[in-house]
Amino acid sequence: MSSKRIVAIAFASCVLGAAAFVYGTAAGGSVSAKRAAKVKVRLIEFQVKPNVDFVAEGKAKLVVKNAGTEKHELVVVRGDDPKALPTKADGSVDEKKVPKTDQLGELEDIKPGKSKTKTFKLSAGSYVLFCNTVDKEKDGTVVSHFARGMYTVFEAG
Ligand SMILES: [Cu+2]
Repeated sequence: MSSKRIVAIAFASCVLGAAAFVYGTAAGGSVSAKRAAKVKVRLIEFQVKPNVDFVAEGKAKLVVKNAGTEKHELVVVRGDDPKALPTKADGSVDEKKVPKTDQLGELEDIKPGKSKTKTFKLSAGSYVLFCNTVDKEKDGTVVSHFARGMYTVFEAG
């Protein structure tokens, strides 16, 4: 076997290993992992309303329903004070200024009446759940959902 071929095989098995790892993670982790806690979150103008405000640390499956009349989203960041988050001039959270390690993820573009689901891995601590949608009305008015109070604090522990 040529050394070139050995390298090719090693590379291929490496890619397969990585793919299996990614698949395992996307599918909900290892077999030994605990079942994710389910949290229902309702979004309305302009509130984020989870059915519980505390879960055990570990996986939490957020089922987010837009029960309002406008498009919303749900962003999860580590933190205990929504007002301490960095904001832009329009009043929305400047997500780029939130440290990467504090960014847990988000569910974007949830249309009225629709739901989206995502599982987050929450270590013990506080999290801010918020909508960072900014509407630009025809008359030029800018409405930041976050600035209107569309956030809540959620705990894991
Ligand atoms: Cu919103």
